[in-house]
Parts: sequence; structure tokens; C-alpha cells
Amino acid sequence: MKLITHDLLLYGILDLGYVSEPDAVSVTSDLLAGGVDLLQLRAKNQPAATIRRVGESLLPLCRAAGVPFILNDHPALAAEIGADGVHLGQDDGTLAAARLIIGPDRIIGRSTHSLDQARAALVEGFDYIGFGPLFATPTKAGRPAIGLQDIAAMEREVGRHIPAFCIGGIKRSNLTCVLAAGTRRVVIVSDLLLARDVLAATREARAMIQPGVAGSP
Ligand code: TZP
Ligand code: MG
Repeated sequence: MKLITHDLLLYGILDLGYVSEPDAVSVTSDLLAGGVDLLQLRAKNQPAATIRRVGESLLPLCRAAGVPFILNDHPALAAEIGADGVHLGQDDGTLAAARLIIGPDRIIGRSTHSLDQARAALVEGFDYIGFGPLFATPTKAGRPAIGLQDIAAMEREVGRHIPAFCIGGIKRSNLTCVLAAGTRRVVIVSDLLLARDVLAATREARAMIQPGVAGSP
């Protein structure tokens, strides 16, 4: 059974560009305790051995929290370590190719950078999408911002069928504007990972998205 549902609102990413390997477990624990609903490991330019080691250390935390663990970029490695899913960019191949590797019951998500790409990901059959970057962000340097203007249409056409997570430059300080543009699902990376108190920052973001529902203690 797939673990993807429309209840998922806050998507956290443990990005090894911001967090060193020795801190990965404690930061992930804080993201989970703060209330992320999905957790991705993003490890750009890291050797497979590192990704496997970190992935295997985070997976039990996610399982204990009941939160799906998604690996960025590497379907074969995701299958090998027993991840709940894999996240693919526009240049990371087709859904069908990844599905053959990872199997029918795992989650496969797609990054999209326009309304057309979001529509195409829905038609292709992805389980969820990322939509952005809404704002320019150092986490994905060089990728132009798409702004907020297509969020409402994207949610109407795509987000009512599969979860669609807005991403890119989203911070607690601009989250109110993002939510007002018509979404409830966001990925927040650097604003949480670089916070002095990751747990408090995650709880704060979570409370803004879903007032009245606190993260676990
Ligand atoms: N894909 C589109 S923007 C982005 C990714 C992985 C980075 C989001 O990170 P941040 O730090 O929340 O801007
Ligand atoms: Mg990728």
C-alpha cells in the first residue's frame, strides 16, 4: 500500500549540503518531532556509500515516526536500502524506468518547474510533485524563480489529484504569502536546517500550515 495521501502538508529535506553527516540523525529527529509529514534525504555529489550509510541511519527514525522516507535521485539505492520512495528531477528519467527498479508500492515524486510540467507529471502517473522554485534559492542555485501566480491553477488541475508541494525559498517569514496564494503543502529546506533551533522552527512552520495541531513532544 502506498503511503502517500492528501494529509501530507509539510515536507522536510535533510540536505547534506547544509547538515554534516554526524548531525544528520539529530537534525532529522528534530524535523520529525517538529511535525514533518515526509522526509527526504538529499545528498548531491556524495558517494553512494555515504548516501547508503546516512539513509540507513535515517530510515528507522522515519519508520518510528510513521513518516515516509524518500531518497532523492537514486532509485536503485532507494530500493536497496528499503526507502519508501524516490524523488526524481526533470532530468532523472521516466516514471516507468524508476518504477521497474523500485517496484509498484513505493512512492515516486517529480520536481516540476511550470504548470505544464506539473500537468505532465500528473498524466505520467507520479505520486506527488514538487512545484517551484517559487523564489530564487541558494539550495537550487541557477534555477529561475517561478513566482506565486500559477499556484492556484496548479492546485486546481493537479493538486486535487496528487499532493503538490510548493518549494523553493519558502521560509517562515514568507509562508503566509505562499499559503495565501492557494496551497497548503510546502517543502522548506534551508529555513529549517539553518535555524538555531530546528525543532522549534519546524513546529512553528507546522503550526502556520495547520493551526491548532502541534508536533509531537
Ligand atoms: N527544488 C526546487 S527548489 C529546491 C529544490 C530541491 C530547494 C529548496 O530549498 P530551500 O532552502 O527551502 O529554498
Ligand atoms: Mg534529481
